[in-house]
Amino acid sequence: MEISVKDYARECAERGLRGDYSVCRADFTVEQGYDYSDDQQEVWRILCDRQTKLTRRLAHRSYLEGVEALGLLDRIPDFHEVSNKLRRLTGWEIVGVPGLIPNAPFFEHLANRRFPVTNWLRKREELDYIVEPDMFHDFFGHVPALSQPAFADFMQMYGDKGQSVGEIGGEDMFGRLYWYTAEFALMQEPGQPLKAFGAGLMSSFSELQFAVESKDAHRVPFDLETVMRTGYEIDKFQRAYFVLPSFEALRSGLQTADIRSIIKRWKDAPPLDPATI
Ligand code: HBI
Ligand code: FE
Repeated sequence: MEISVKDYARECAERGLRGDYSVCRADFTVEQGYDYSDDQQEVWRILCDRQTKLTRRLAHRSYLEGVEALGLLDRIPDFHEVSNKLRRLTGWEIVGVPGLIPNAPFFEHLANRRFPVTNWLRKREELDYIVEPDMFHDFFGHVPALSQPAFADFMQMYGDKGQSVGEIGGEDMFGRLYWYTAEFALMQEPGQPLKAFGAGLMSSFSELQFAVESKDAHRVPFDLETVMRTGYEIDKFQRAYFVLPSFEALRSGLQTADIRSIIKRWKDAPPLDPATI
């Protein structure tokens, strides 16, 4: 049974989430409401300037090409303007949301090539870390990668397949696939240096350096079933990063996987500890 906006809005208020869910449409979207102050524009520029010093050498080139193509850096992007450019590249568009939304509408948006982006920005005193995804994480972190065709197809397929995992109790396992790819994946193509593209890395000043450059980072080759079995924690550096050989490997991996049987086989087993895989 899908949760209503009203009930979810009350739940979010109780959990102290920041977004204003009282104005959501039934699909949990809201207008961006492009009314940001000069101070907020400056916070955006500070975040972008600081992060691009790292992404230009640690991010996968397809992420950097996405940033170039979409023009995100000099001011807070306008969702409609970026959607018009992104639609021409991979058919994706941006929809505004007040923050995290339930899985069902989230999957529905992805399945229709709509990426939900939070419409509020962290405060100046939250530059280094913020618990909930804000517009900087969602936009600067996630949107550029959606200009990469194979990844764009993966994300659409992820939403499409996600819509049927709930009924077999697979949402947690399926959520791990999103976490270890869209959020924290690394990429090492044959003969190329190790790079990052997951949004959680693109939007984190400290973790991006750790994941790509630290000898203490635990990096393992991407394997879809292992990813779906491996637990994670949201509020510290990841204890495992999965390394992809290509975007195509991710797309075809999801396309060919028998998600339902992986869920049925492992859903009652204890999650794998990322530090020991
Ligand atoms: N909602 N707005 C938003 N953004 C997300 O990234 C998001 C979400 N809801 C659920 C969710 N991610 C994860 O649980 C995915 O694994 C489905
Ligand atoms: Fe995210």
